[in-house]
Amino acid sequence: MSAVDALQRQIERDGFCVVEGVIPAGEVQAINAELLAALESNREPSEGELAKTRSRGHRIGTPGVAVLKQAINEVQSFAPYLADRRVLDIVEAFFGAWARISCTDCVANMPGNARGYWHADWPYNQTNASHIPAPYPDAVLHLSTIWMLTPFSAETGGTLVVPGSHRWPRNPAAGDMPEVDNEAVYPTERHVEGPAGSALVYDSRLWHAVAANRSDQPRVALIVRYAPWWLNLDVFMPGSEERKMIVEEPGIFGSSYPAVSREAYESLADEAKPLFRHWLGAR
Ligand SMILES: O=C(O)CCC(=O)C(=O)O
Repeated sequence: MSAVDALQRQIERDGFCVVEGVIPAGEVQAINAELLAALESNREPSEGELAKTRSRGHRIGTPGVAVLKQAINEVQSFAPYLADRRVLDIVEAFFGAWARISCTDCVANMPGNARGYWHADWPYNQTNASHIPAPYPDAVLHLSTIWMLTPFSAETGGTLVVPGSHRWPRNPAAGDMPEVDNEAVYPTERHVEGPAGSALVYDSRLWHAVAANRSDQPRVALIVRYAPWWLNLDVFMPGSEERKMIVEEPGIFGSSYPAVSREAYESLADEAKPLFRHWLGAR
């Protein structure tokens, strides 16, 4: 069995896999420093972060986690790795060619950050205005990745996951599973661990949560999601008619990802450009 077949089987069985060494050890520290500097000068005020932790009674953010939205607009040095064959071959094994990236947020979990809530990612998170209503079909429609820019362990707050939960037809994000407290320890939970430079790749249905960082250094990661070309992402685009109709006019929370600026796009490595071309903005 080829390496990519083995990783695909692992995702099918457990809901996730870890690909180590995608960003070389000699590069990852510099990328981390660049992202942390960009995060420091672009991050939203902490009041804003706290206010955004709940929407209509649903938990959607995590106190103590700083976010730089669509980091590719500020930093492009990590882009070639997003197109690394070790990751893209997995994505293409599920979706075929012409996958698209839907998000490149950078998160820094500060020492002592709160634990997050159990959720699946878009389009399965029922707190998001646009979602596939549960029970959703048993098919892989979106792949999420979390790129470890600092080491992930139980101590540093390696992502919490419930192995196998990607095959379940619902998730407890919206508090609509009375048998599951979405803020509590789940009996079969485990931390994802790996050295800096690794990519956690998971079926977006997998139940996961932000873990508390009990170390004295920020735990930094890039959240990158890969969609097949046929999955409609327009609802994420600020100003799109679909976003106005589905998110803004009803006044429901809905994730958004700014367009990739032309300047950032032009400085991307050639192999990364096809992953972002669909999200190219005017400026
Ligand atoms: O940063 C983490 O460990 C988890 C992030 C997360 O929950 C998400 O991207 O949906």
